[in-house]
Amino acid sequence: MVDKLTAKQREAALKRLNGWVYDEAKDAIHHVFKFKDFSEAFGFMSRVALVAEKSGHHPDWSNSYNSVTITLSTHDAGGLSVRDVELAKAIDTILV
Ligand code: HBI
Repeated sequence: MVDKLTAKQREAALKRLNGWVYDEAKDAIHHVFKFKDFSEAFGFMSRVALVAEKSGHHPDWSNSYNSVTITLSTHDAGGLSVRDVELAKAIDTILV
């Protein structure tokens, strides 16, 4: 089990992420990623899927053509945890 982040921990973590937005109602972070076309978007999703499966933590996401919307929260904790921050960082790294 993992604890939800406190407001202070969340604010510090968000500063180190790239363009992730906090949604208070969901206690989650989200990011809309845009690509050249579907192939690029799906390639990105494949890479995220491998990281997610390896770490045992998974995104809530949707794809529409060249756009991928990713929402991260920890279902087991009922909100944002360090696991979401780690996955967000790994996703940011995929894009570098
Ligand atoms: N992914 N986002 C998210 N939140 C979880 O709580 C979660 C998960 N992936 C796997 C997972 N939990 C499992 O560890 C447990 O449900 C067993």
